[in-house]
Amino acid sequence: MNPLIIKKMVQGLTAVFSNKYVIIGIITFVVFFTLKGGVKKFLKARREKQFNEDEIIDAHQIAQQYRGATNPSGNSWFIDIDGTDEVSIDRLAYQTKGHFEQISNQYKLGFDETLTERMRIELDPDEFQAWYNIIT
Ligand SMILES: [Ca+2]
Repeated sequence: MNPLIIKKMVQGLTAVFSNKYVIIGIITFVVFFTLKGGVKKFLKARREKQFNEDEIIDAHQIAQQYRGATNPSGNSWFIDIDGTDEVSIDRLAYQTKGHFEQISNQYKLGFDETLTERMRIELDPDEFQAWYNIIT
């Protein structure tokens, strides 16, 4: 290319890029897209956090419902003699499927015994097997 043409082009570009409106436009453009990416990431992270919290709340709630079904009197001293709400346990089994570990952890945290132990005590062997088949 002719050096004179190159020189003209450089001068032209220098003129364009030293125009404050062009510079403001470029900065606005860059800031906008940087922020847009940041905002998207922020929203995504918040959604995921919310999702995880919902899961924990559900597991906690289901663990509480297991306790209610195995301890209908509400008095933990009577848990072994106050009977069992098998209908509720059957319903809970379907909600437990795929979340057993979380629910079992929540149950252990809340009641200092494992959910499986409690189910063995409350259910007869056939019922226990049926419950186990649903959750796994
Ligand atoms: Ca009981």
